Amino acid sequence: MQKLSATYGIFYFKLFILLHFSVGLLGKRAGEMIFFNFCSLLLSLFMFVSGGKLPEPEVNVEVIHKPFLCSRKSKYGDMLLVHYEGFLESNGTMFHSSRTHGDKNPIWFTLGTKEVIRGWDKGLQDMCTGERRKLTVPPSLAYGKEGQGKIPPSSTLIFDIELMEIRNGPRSHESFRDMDLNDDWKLSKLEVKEYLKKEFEKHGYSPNDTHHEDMVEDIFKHEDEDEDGFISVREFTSLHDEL
Ligand SMILES: [Ca+2]
Ligand SMILES: [Ca+2]
Repeated sequence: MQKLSATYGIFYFKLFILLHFSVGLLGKRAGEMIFFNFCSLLLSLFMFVSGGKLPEPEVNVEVIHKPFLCSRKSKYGDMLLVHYEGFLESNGTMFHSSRTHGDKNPIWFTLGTKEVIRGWDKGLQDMCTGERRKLTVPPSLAYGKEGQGKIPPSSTLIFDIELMEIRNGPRSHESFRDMDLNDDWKLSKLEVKEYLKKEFEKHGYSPNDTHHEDMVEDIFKHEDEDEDGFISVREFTSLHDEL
């Protein structure tokens, strides 16, 4: 697990970036959502006119191993650490293995945020730590008609995925509860500063009060939408509305 701390550190920097630029992101996501709604409208119109049903692409999920004990199941917004092997369904060729390729480390990603292919976002929910699944992912939920790198166009992919660890995502209710030291369901500047300090120390950075205060000011500028001096649960989790 030690080797992963660097990756996790990067994740926290991503969190800061997310916090810093959330206003910009929100704008972009709102745009995406409008576009998405427009597409749904077109689709319903099409189905109304044609009277037919478009087949919803599905991921086939097969549980290979389920641990006896399962205290927590993966859900949208969680950070998952997985080892995986990916194969082409057409001829069984393995195109990637996190155990033998690259730095041989498992990978972290946030579930349900399109950080990975849609087939993973759909097929890795409600999963226990230690569980292994085989996913069969149609091209429309993977790399589509174009393909990518070693993956030819229109490929159905098979993944053997083992879930190693689940952590609270940057915008989860659990993260909020961790940061809310006095349990009043809002984050004060002091609580956010304490959180930053702890996270920086955890990843081996020396505490720097002035730097943290600047960051807190910056975070509040973007996150405290109603400017009451606190970040509410709604303000904190608002980026996850589309989940
Ligand atoms: Ca509080
Ligand atoms: Ca507020």
